[in-house]
Amino acid sequence: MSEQEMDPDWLVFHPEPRKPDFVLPAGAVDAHCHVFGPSPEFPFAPERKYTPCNAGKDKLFELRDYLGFTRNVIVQATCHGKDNRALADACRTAGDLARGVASVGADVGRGELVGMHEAGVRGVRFNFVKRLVDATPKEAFVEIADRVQEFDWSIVVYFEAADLEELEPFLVKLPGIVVVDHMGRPDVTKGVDHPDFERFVRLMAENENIWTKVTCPERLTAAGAPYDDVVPFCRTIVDRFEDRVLWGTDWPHPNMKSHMPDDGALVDYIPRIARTPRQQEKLLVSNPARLYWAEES
Ligand code: 0GY
Repeated sequence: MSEQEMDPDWLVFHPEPRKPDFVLPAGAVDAHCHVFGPSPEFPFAPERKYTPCNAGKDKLFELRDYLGFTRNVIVQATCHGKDNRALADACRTAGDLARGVASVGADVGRGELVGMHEAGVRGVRFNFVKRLVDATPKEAFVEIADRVQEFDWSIVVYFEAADLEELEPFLVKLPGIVVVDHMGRPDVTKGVDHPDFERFVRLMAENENIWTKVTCPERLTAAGAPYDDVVPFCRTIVDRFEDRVLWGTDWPHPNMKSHMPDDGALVDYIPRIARTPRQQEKLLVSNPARLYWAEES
């Protein structure tokens, strides 16, 4: 199978991230990262909205070790659609050192779910970001959510802040633990006191099954590195909901067009948003362990 050519305006992941100054606690999990292909082995989906660079499992595991993480949670990226083979293969290779979050349709076979569970998949992702996917009817998501309860999988949701009001009635009815990617993508130029972010904070306050990833300052920033403008948003969430937060690199950083973050610098961002050893331990170790390695406890 031949290689699929990446989009011309795409940036490739940082070739030589620096060694972080922040020493990650033992057992730290990079709880939001992806694998792309490599496309000769795992072709990108025909319905994809972008064609990324190849960024396979070997590179991901190299980065994990280099930065000082112990484990990964690999999240299915939209460029692979509902074909979770690259994800499952990476999880199988890593064994206990990785878990996966897959994308499936309501018509997914039970045997397929069992196979994915055995590979290490522990969640499904529902994507509402219009530039990334064609819309899926909410009824289909409800059906998927019901079907994965048998496996105790959690649900990851990805949406933009402007869509929260419309999505809220659907989100609050989802069963099990629901993890919102990147704090629901706040518009950081509006400030933490803006009603949009207050709505998100309220959503978390009123629903104890809703968690979030305090991730992607490089995506949310308007000011650029070192992402000072995103810090107050992450701090607000970590300070209030320390038992329901996760952190991840987002390597290999899909759709970054203006700049590519240095993954070492991203790790050094962690102590700015989780300011005590207790918060850091929860964010990086015990929260992801509880959610994705539940059988250990
Ligand atoms: C992320 C963010 C993005 C892409 C995807 O699945 C994806 O394609 O998640 C994005 O473009 O904002 O979390 O990786």
